[in-house]
Order: sequence, then C-alpha cells, then structure tokens
Amino acid sequence: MPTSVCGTWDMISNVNFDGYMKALGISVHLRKIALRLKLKKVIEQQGDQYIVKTVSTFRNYTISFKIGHEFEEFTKGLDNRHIKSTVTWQGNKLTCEQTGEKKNRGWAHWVEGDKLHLELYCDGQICKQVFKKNVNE
Ligand code: ECB
Repeated sequence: MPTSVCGTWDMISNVNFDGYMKALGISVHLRKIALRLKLKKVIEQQGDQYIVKTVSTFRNYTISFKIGHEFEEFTKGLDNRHIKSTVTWQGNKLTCEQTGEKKNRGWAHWVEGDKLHLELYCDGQICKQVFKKNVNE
C-alpha cells in the first residue's frame, strides 16, 4: 500500500521555482519574496475530499477536490488565474492537470520514505520541491 500523502510536510529543497514562476508571469518583486519562503504542505483527507494547504509566512493557498472531479481553481495570491483542474492517481502519483491560459500546466505529488515530492510544471518549466514529514504537527 502506498504511504499516505496526508500530514504536515516542511520544504527541504526547491529547484527551478524561479523558472516556474517566470512561466506563470510572476513579477520579479514577488519572485524574490517567494524564493525566500520555506513552504509547508498540510494535506488532509475527509472522506473522498482532499484538502491541500500551502502555508508560508507571506501567503497561504488552499485547494480542495475530489479525485477525478474537475473543479474551478482560482489561483488567488499566486498568478490569479481562473483554471479548470482535475486530480487523479497515476500509479502512486497524485497528479493534477490545470487547463486554462497557460499550456502544459499541472503538478504531481508522491511519497518516498518520509519525503513528499512535488513537481510543479508550466510551459516546459519544471520546479521540483521536496518536503520532509513533520511528526510534531
Ligand atoms: C502560497 C505560498 C506561495 C506564495 C508565493 C507568493 C507569490 C508568488 C506567486 C506565484 C508563485 C506560484 C506558485 C507558488 C508556489 C507554490 C504554491 C502552491 C503551488 C501549488 O499549486 O500547489 C499544489 C500542489 O501542492 C496545491 O495547490
């Protein structure tokens, strides 16, 4: 059985976040702030509903969804776009396709040992983030 993605996870590495943010058209000012953040993921499951919170000292961002059900996502405080998102399991990867103005956009989460991996991609740019399980929260 694959390890659950649920729990509290603290970012330990972040590769090409700047490239991903550039692809989303984020200003240099906001990119500088964002690059300094140590992000936290808080992932919960309530019945068939998942809640994924991205938490930082600067801004928080939360989505909730059911597997396989398309939902309207407004990326408030990120690139502020209205997109249509669908999350599915692809093997052990929790993957999201985000359709809208930006091409080839989405993300994938998976767990290896006590690490949560995340690939965020947009328009050919791939950001790779790794989080370590926080057993105190
Ligand atoms: C919410 C903390 C980040 C705040 C950064 C603020 C300004 C920069 C603007 C845009 C940057 C683009 C994306 C931010 C990166 C991470 C936030 C959530 C990325 C995401 O889609 O996470 C998924 C998968 O875990 C769940 O929403």
